[in-house]
Amino acid sequence: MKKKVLSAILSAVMVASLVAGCGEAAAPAPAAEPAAEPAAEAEAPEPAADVEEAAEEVAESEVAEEAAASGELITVGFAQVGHESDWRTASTKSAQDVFSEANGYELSFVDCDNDSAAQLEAVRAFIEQGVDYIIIDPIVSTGWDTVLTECDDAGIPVIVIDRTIDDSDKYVAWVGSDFEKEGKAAGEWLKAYAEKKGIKEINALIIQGTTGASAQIGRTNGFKAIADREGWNILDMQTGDFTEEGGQQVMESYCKSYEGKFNVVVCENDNEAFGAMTAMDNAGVKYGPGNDVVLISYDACKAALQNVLDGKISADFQCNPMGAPDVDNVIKTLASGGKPEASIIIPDNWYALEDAAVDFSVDGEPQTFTVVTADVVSSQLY
Ligand code: GYE
Repeated sequence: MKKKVLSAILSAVMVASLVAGCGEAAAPAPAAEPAAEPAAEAEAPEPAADVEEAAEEVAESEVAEEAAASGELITVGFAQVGHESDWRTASTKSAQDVFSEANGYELSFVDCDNDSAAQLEAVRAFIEQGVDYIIIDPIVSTGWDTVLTECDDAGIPVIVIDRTIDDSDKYVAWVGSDFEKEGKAAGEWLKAYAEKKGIKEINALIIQGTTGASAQIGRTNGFKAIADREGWNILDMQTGDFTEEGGQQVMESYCKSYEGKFNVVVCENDNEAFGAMTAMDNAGVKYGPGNDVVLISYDACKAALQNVLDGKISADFQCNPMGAPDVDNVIKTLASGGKPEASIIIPDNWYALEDAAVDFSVDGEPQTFTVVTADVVSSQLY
């Protein structure tokens, strides 16, 4: 109890110094009610850094406990993209595990079924509901400023997970992967692999993710930057919407239009790659290490790593779907009056069989491959 009062007072001081020192995007709403009462303390001078740090630590570790003890849960609304892929299923499960009642949360979860209008509606419903925090995984990267201004006006901090928002800065933090780096990694790997295998000419077909999603934009731009630099031929780019069905449809049409003309297929996620494999199987196209067509994928979910092991996918560039624990940290930092990092990048791994695990660099930074074995497949968490 004593600790609770101390942490509330220190939080109030920290909120006051934060509000005084930072822009509006960083100013958290007093979600866990700490700031309201002690007005005198709010005027107090900024505490020394070490005191502030210690107070932050105490306060952070207490937040969930206090909420649970007082029966007050932190309410969170999560506007999830949809359920289009294995990656998404893992992301949803991770969020539901982390934002559980046992962890001091009450989660309102909305599956937006890849519909941007539905996603904006979900966010507005969270504002109506008066949740403490809103988490958004933006289906597309633009069209956000109005609704984020509404969140801001309502004093509800927004945390962006996975895909980015590119036309507004009215959110507190973003947690996710570097999609452009993933695309560049695929391109730089292909260059090194082609050299090793004596592949002279690259004729690539790309099956893109959902148009306008930052994961699509980043992966396309990253790969294309290397392709343009190397003078590769990109025969076509069409969206498969990050789904298995979409990947299959696009690949069926590619197999007809570009029969015998392509030697690289890049799928911007694993589920599209599964669909593309079905289409190539049906069309009699041989792919994977040692065959005519190099097949590249992203996400590195368990089922896809099995395909790497089976010699079907040539290389898989990971995107880690377990961002929820980082979002949990952001919320705890905010709830205790601290200032979270504005951008938290989740590191990724690159996967291939031994023979394809060639050395390469991205922007001068040497990369390492995880060589896929049965153990690697079975220990993959999603
Ligand atoms: O690659 C794909 C999913 O936004 C990074 O969305 C995510 C992507 C992921 O549907 O599988």
